[in-house]
Amino acid sequence: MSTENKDCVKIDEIVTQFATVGELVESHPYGNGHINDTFLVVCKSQEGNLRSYILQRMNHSIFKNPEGLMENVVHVTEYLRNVIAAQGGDPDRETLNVVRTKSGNSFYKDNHQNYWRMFLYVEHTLCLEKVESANDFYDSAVAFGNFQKMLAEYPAQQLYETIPNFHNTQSRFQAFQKAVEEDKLGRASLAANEIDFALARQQEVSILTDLLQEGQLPLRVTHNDTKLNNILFDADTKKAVCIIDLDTVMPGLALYDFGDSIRFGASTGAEDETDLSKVEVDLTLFEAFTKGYLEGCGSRLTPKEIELLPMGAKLMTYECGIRFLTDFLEGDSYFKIHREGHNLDRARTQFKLVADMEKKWDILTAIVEKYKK
Ligand code: ADP
Ligand code: GN1
Ligand code: MG
Repeated sequence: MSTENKDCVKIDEIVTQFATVGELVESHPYGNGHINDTFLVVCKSQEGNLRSYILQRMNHSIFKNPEGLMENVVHVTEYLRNVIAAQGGDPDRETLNVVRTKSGNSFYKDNHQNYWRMFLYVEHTLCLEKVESANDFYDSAVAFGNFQKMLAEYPAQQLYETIPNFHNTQSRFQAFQKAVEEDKLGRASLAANEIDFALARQQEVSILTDLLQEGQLPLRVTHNDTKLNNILFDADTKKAVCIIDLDTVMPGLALYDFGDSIRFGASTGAEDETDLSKVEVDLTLFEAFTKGYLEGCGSRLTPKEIELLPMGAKLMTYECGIRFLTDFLEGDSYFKIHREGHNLDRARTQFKLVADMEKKWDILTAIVEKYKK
């Protein structure tokens, strides 16, 4: 079966470029990522065995240097394979595995300037869009903490910065201010309350970057996009198996990884919930993640990092809110949207969470205090 996507790219022609086990038998769009175009493809070997793959068209308007990005992914996954094997794990399952093209490249560039890459599909796993139990979330926290621990000795200077200033909340704020001032599409009046909410917190946007510059927080190799659907769980045991979406693995702060997981996973509502009464920070989930992340990092976090975990959660949530809002004001060119006002809805949930974190600040701090060694 051949699949044509929205730009009339023939998936079967793309698949033949890669060193798969055999002929394509099936393909369809897959997953809920906001950035890349993802397809599940199934191929059949001459002996009749089926093998599934993830095929992705990389978003190269966001990732300006797909070659550099894929170099990172290849180096990081090869490094992780060795660490996982040394720990007695299964490297074919516990990290992404790049499937090369028939000519040995890590990506294929088609005639329409699209960049394609392929990974082994990690079989018998599932991806959660919402936390189903505190235990799953705890497990994801251990896995993200452990991910960072596994990369602790990775030569960070060799990593290409795929999106400069990705979690620099101050520069995100400047981009947001510019979008408000320009108001190109006349949408600012639709988001007046949200804009006021974001502007009122300007004082806080540089807290983490200042501490980093002052040497009070260590730069580490971090994932930077630790939302729950960037981790695969075993379909039977529900144990976290594999961290995926390695496009933003770059030098960063542990607080970015902690914070981004909390903003998505510890919310009682979906990222795009329109009924804001359903959106708040679930304290049980916050606690489960805090416990798991500290365990996963294996005592590597400094007292200052631990103290700032609630601030990491708040600032990552705020930052994501202003990113959604900026994209709404600029015409929805960054995050994929599925309905009118989708990015504004997303910004609203993030700001609702920020307000709730502010309300529950003393409890969040006390939870962190409880798990500090
Ligand atoms: P995006 O950058 O757009 O978020 P992802 O790399 O996160 O793209 O992939 C989108 C979705 O595809 C994931 O949330 C997951 O459901 C699925 N996925 C990606 N890679 C794999 C893989 N190797 N095995 C199984 N599922 C995968
Ligand atoms: C994007 O790629 P995906 O869907 O896992 C975004 C994250 C945001 C997230 C919000 C490269 O993540 O930074 O936090 O959407 N990724 C990029 O859901 O911008
Ligand atoms: Mg993703």
